[in-house]
Amino acid sequence: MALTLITGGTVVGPTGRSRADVLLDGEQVAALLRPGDTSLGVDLASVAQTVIDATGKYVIPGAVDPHTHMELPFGGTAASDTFETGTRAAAWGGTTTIVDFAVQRTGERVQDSLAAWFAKAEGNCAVDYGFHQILGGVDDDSLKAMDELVAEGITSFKLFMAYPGVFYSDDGQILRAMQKAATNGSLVMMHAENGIAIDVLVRQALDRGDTAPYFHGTTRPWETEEEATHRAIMLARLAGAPLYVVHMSAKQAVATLARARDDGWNVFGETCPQYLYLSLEEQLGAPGFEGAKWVCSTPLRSRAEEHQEELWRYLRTGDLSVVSTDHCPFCFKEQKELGLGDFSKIPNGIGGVEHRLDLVYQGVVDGRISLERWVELCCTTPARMFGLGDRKGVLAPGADADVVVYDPAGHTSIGYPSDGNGKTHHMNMDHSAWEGFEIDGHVDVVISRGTVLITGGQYHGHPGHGRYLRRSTSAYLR
Ligand code: DUC
Ligand code: ZN
Ligand code: ZN
Ligand code: ZN
Repeated sequence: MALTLITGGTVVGPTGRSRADVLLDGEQVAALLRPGDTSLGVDLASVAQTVIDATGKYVIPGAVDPHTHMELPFGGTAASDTFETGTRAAAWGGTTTIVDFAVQRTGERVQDSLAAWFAKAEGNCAVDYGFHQILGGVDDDSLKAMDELVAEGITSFKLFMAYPGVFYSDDGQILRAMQKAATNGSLVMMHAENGIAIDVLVRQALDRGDTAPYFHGTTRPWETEEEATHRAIMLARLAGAPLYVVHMSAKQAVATLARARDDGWNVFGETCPQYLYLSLEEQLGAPGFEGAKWVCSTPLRSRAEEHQEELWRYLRTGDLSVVSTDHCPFCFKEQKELGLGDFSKIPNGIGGVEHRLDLVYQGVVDGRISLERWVELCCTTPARMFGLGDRKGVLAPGADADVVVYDPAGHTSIGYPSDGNGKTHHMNMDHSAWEGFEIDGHVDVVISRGTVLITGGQYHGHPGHGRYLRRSTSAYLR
């Protein structure tokens, strides 16, 4: 088996950091060794096939993005990254595992929709992948399917309180799915927005002639997120099930979640980089139709600094457990443009699978979170939350040899200058929601199951390297 030795770096995990050399044996981590350790009786640097000098750099587990939407069908189009292009971009950004959402469309059998997702991903992924299942409504068949899927390693199910007529489940359906989750150990992931109220506000805005992208944000105010979050928590409590609320953006919604957690309830929250940095006024309110680039749901918030301060605080306290990307890219030309003259027809989503590790690292640079918390939020907790903790999100003997060497002295310019020249990302998009962002730090080397995917600014991966991950139930169940 090929040996890889990563020398001279500072290994960072969720509970601390230390100077250590990391030995990879084939696809697994073999050992963490104190620098100069001679107890193995061999000079590892001379027997290892690959030696990576990480002096002055951080050595962390490959990052785990538990929320991506490759090829998501939405509003008559589909997310522009395939599993091939999207997982390659993930690799560039140090993400070596994604958990994507298989989508059940109305009238379709859950198992058929999942089979379609397996077919899209198989043989095409640059990094390892698992699936959550989106239930497009709940009935006797889908409840039965939940048990079958858990046995196949799909141990989490996303439900929508938004998008009536598309993905929406009503409260009774949600309660039934949660009751099922309470019995089979799966985790319900909730899109918590009151979609019935939102649809009224959207209709009223359009009737007033408020058709610009900006009004996507004003018609999904924080009250619709807080109310739905509160309702989801109460339904989960009624069912005796744990709950994971996705893409939280409103401080009021997280406060409600935090109160439930203070009361000892088993509920968890996730946020995304867009909610930590971007705002309704500045981005959605950009001149002309430009704001369409930032149309996503939940939306960017008004008076965003107030929300951002609180979201960072909740990332420190632990009331927010995970930062995912909700990667859901659409090109501006022909995709976002479907909503010219009617913001409600703009496909919802921001592409960001490549940038999460950098954007959250900026929180370390800015003194908002610790280095250890960065690793915990981007690597360790997402793996443990979604039943991958024995293999992913940790650097320990026996874990998968997924490693990122991160250079704190490096620099990353994110973006896609609007003149179209000098695209600096690898996602299949004709723009970037992150244009102009400058990061004090850089993903230097990326290793997936012992294979070097990124080094020296070059990509060495290939479609099909990534394998399907059969997931256990969440480590956070009780
Ligand atoms: N939100 C998005 O922004 N895109 C896809 C689905 C969702 O819930
Ligand atoms: Zn959602
Ligand atoms: Zn409430
Ligand atoms: Zn999503």
